[in-house]
Order: sequence, then structure tokens, then C-alpha cells
Amino acid sequence: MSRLGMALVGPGFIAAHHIDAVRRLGNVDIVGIAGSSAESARRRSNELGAGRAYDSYQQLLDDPAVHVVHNTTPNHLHKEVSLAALRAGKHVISDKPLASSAQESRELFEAARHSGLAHVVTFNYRGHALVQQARAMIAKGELGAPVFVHGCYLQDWLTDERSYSWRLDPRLGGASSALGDIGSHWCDLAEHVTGSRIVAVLADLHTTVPVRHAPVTATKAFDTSTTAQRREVKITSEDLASVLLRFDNGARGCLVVGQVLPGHKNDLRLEVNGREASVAWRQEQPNDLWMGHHAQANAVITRDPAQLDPSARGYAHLPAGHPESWADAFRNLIADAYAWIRTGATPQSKPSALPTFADGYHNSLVIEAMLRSDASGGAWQQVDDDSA
Ligand code: 4PW
Repeated sequence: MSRLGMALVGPGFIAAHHIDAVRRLGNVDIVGIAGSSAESARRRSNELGAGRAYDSYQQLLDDPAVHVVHNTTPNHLHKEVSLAALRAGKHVISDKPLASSAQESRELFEAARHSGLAHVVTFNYRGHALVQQARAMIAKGELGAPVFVHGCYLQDWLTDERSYSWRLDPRLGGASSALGDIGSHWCDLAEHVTGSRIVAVLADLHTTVPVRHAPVTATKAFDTSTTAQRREVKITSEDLASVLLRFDNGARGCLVVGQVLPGHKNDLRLEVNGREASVAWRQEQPNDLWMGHHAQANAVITRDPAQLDPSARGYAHLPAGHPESWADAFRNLIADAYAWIRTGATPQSKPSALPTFADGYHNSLVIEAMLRSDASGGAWQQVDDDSA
């Protein structure tokens, strides 16, 4: 296949990681960027060294030099941009969550599944080598049957009532905030690592900070700089969630998600307990995988390729202990996405760790079941997944 051209729509904070990962592939042209305006596209293209600044995303889609569209717009634009890109015959790599609702995610999944195009959602934490190591160990039965899957995804960047993000506005972020924004990552990872699906949930959601004083002018993600002018915003979406889970393999689970928990920067933790052994992985110490055994000494598996399963070894690109393994995981996902494109984007040629719109649609169904459970006063809700 001749050289591929990529372009990106929605150059927010994650755009730099997309551009970096594609640049490192060495065989993809970074054609350009479209943003909320021609001016914002020009500014970000200059900042990122990302080629042409388009006047609109439609102008980007009309460019025959663009084969792959990276959709990093805010959630409410995911469906519009990804659907237009698929209809323009472009491969799509979309930030998560796939869309603002399960209905929108279903429309995207249906449009993508028979398109013959690659359709990827960036559940990028799958790209960590030790995550793939845990997945390989469970798949080989080294833990015995999984019985309990638990963990958390805790952050503190929304602790201050003056911090704000479009993620908190249901019109832009969707009905869910913490669950849709980062709970989605944990649910995808738990299912991916265990090779199972969440089939029922019982959720208790809470808004810890019900009133925020947001900057009058929109700021970049995580920007807590003070501005003279602020506006009072009533928050209706959750910033804290406690959820019980049931998996299709009979395992039980529990999850805590919060973005107002002081001291936790990007603290995703996942533990799987089997009938024989356990594994635990923590995003803030990504180069180690803890392994516990009921009849043997516990151990720590490090990101030393010699220690890793062959399926995980290929994800340990950077030297063990590399501090930027978050970026390394992202690069692995993007590398898998382009490998899929170059092998014809068929179901058979998809790298097994690569998340698609089918995973994104299922993930939306899981999150919406949690919202329904909380709204019902705390009844178990089934995840009605009709994506097969
Ligand atoms: O998915 C992203 C996470 O990796 C979220 O949108 C924000 O960045 C908050 O946590 C991280």
C-alpha cells in the first residue's frame, strides 16, 4: 500500500499524542488539521507541526490526500464527524467514548461494520505491555477461572470547584461525566484483560461538587488557571461512582470512579482474582504487574521483554522503566491501528488488542446501564448488547 495520509479533527489536548504516535510510525504523512475555526486550526497546526489547516472538517474529508481521520473532537461531535468520515471512505480512529449515547454509538457501529474501513476507538490503556501480559496469563489459564474483577479509576483534577471541562456539560460530554470519561476506560480494560463481558450492573452515582465556578472563556482540558471572569454552573452529572458488576463468565466485580479525589492523578487500578492466582496492575506504576498465588510466593513481573509472554513482548518498545509509558501505550494502539489499515482492515487481520467501534458501542451500553441503575434507585440493570 502506498503512503497513507492522516488528518485530525478537534486539536485539543490529546491531539499531540495522536500526532506524536503517527509521526513515530515513519510511513504516514501528517496532512493537516481541522478545528472549531480556520484560525484555531492554523494555530494548532503551527504548534504541532501538523501540515495544512483546513477551514472545516468537511474540507478535510474532501481532500484525497487524507486516508485516515483521527477524531479527537469533544464527545458531542464524535458521531457527526466519524459518520461523515466513514461516508467519505476514510478510515477512522476516534477518541473515547465512541459517541455521546449508546444510540449514537450504535449508528456508528452499524455504519462501520460493513464499510471495509478501519474503525478504532482509543481505549489506549490496552497498549501497555503489562496489560497484555495479564491478558495472556488469564487466557492461558494461569490464574484459574476469574472469580472477582475489581479496581478503580481515581483522579483529582476536578476537585477544585473552580476547575471545569466540557465533560461536565451534558450537551457536550453526554449524560455521564466521570463514568463516560474514565469509567469507560476501566470497563473496557477489565473486559479486554479477562476476555469476558459485563452483563449486569448496580450503580450508585453522586455529584460531589454540585456547583462550579467555571471560566467564562473555554479553556484547555485540565487548565485550572484563574481568570478574572467566572460563571456559576450547576452540575447534574456524576463526579463519583460506585458500581457492582457481573460478568458473563460468572465473575463478580466492583468499580469506583471519581475525578474529585485528592492525591490521585491518573490512578487506574485493575485486579483480577482467579481460583488459583491473582494479578494486579496500576496505571501510575505501569511497568510492574503484581502476581499473587495462594500456594506459592507472590511475584512482580516487570516490563522486561525476557519476562513477558510473546503477545506482550511486542508492546514493550521502550526500555523498561521508561517514565512515559502512558505515551508508549498510546503509540502501541496507533501502530496497531495502522497495521490493521495496511492489512486491509478485515475482521481477520485486526490485531487482537485493537479496540473497534464494536467495543465502543458495547462500552456505551455498559455505561448507560449504570446510569439506568442509579436512576432506578439502585436496581440491577442488564447490559442489553445486541452488537453480535
Ligand atoms: O480519556 C481521558 C483520560 O485518559 C480523559 O478524557 C481525560 O484524560 C481525563 O483522564 C484522562
